[in-house]
Amino acid sequence: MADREQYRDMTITEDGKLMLEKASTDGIETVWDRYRKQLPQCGFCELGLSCRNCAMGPCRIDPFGEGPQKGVCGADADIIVARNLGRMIAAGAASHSDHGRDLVEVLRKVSEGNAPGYEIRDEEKLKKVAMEYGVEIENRSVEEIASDLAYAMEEDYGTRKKALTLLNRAPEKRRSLWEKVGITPRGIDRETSEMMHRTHMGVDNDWANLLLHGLRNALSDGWGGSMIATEVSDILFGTPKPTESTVNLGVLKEDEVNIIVHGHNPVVSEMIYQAVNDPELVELAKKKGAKGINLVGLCCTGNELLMRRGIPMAGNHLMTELVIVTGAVEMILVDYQCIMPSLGHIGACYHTKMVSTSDKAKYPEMEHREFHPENAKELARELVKEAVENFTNRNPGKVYIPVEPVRLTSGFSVEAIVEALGGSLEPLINVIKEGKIRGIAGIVGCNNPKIKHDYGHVTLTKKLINNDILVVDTGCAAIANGKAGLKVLEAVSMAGEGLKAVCSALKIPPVLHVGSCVDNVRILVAVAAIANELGVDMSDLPVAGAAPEWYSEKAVSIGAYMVGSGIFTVLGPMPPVLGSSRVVELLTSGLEGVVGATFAVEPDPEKAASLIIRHIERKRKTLGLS
Ligand code: SF4
Ligand code: MSK
Repeated sequence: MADREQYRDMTITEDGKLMLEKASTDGIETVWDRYRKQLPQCGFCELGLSCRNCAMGPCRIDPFGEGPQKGVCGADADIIVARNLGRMIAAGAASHSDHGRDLVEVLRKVSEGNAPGYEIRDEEKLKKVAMEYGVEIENRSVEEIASDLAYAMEEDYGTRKKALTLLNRAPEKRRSLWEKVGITPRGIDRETSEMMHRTHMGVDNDWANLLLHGLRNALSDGWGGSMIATEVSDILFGTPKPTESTVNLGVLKEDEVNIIVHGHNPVVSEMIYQAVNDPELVELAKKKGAKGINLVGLCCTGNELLMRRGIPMAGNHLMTELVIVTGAVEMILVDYQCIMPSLGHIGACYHTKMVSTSDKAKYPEMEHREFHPENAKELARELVKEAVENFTNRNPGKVYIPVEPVRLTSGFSVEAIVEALGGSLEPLINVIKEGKIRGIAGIVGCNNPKIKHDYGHVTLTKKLINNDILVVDTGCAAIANGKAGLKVLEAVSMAGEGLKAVCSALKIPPVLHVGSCVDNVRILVAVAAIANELGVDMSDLPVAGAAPEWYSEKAVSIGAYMVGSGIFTVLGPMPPVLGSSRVVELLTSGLEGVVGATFAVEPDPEKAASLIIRHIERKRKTLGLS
């Protein structure tokens, strides 16, 4: 267990530090403790130089040139590094895209009348997206349109198409470039499946060819699976609008039943949201001695509810164990992705009931209660009732809610940003042209115990807004910035003069929360729309991306689809590629000549900010802007 001194180096957050102390007192092992026990981590794996793709291995390449330079099959360092990276992209793309598929399934069931409790909340968006898919909307019921749209989206997953439908949102120049390079994504599942095929022993042994397919695979996520996930979530649950809420562990309430939803897919959490507002259950909570039922979120399921319903947010990835340590949580319901397998055990050390809900995601020491569109409404009510009944098992002596919550504004979908701008993107383009806003940066991704918790996100964001760069953020980065007080109007005091003037006039914060991990596609859509408006390619714009504390394979896919779409992207932690100088060279400079953008790796957020500022100024100059 860590000692008090060490907490300072683990996180910049007050609630994190205080809960780490309590975890230590309570004898709870955390992700930081386990990370330390793993040190030193395997050097071959860190460099991407180990392979276990077949039973002739496992193999590794000696980076010092003295030991083996080829695996048993003859694969060299370049091939092994490229194959490993390709498989990371495939896993990330599969995760986002399977999440999207689950939503399409709910859409289909709603159209058939087989999903009680779910409905089409945004008919306008349903019709808009349906038209993009060539679905007839005139004189047809919402159900008929939804049914045809679900079918058309399912076709995007398969092999019947030459190109994904939503690629049409990208500028013509970008689509031609993808076609020329041969990376136009055809089917969402097809590209992932092909990546697994290519990386099997004895298939694609040209490292550069493999990496190009990696871009195509990632584009099938960004312009396919993730984009479908975001659009269908908006159709079913409503397109987000600016909404006020609060963030950090202070959102838990000592005198209420606390229920937490964690994971990524809003299908379960939206039903829980309905159930906690059921007057009968609220009455039951009062009978049990609580003042009410308090629903809060974690990670991206939390982001989905925060964006649409203003539900408070307890924390991001590295806070998910510590929230249980408060001793104030009656139930945590998880769906999938980024849910540490340690959570069930920690829940068992307190009175917290831990419940898994997806047939594809079971966890140790959690009770499995499977949700389907058909039973979701009923099961949600049942589980909220059980959470309420669990309130009497809470041990007040173990409860510790360490801080007061921080205010934030969320809900900046592209539609909401356009509305805030008065109906079009033109005012934003104008202030970029005038130089009041120098450019836009998307700060996205996770936490990673290798980086001081939230330090990367917050330091980078502060430096960028101070240099008049508008920040849009998602996922765990967005939660970090919310906790740091960067998502309220008052945060303009930290912005440069130009950005401050624009945000004050529009009454928006300098850091706009655009959603969850899949909602990174809102950044793609906005950048594509600006490029279309100006008649340029996405890579011509003063725009950049960053994932300062990424850990997940999904983040690798996101980074690759950003770069594949022409957006320069800076990573904090080093991906496992240093074992091949050729792969590193292609990713950090060679891709400029292929897709007009590259990766950079810079763990120091101050230096990462300098890279982004330099990039944005270079793009402005090329566009002839001041
Ligand atoms: Fe070794 Fe080649 Fe098999 Fe990988 S694919 S484990 S390098 S033999
Ligand atoms: S939850 S993928 S830790 S952002 Fe989307 Fe956070 Fe990264 Fe998971």
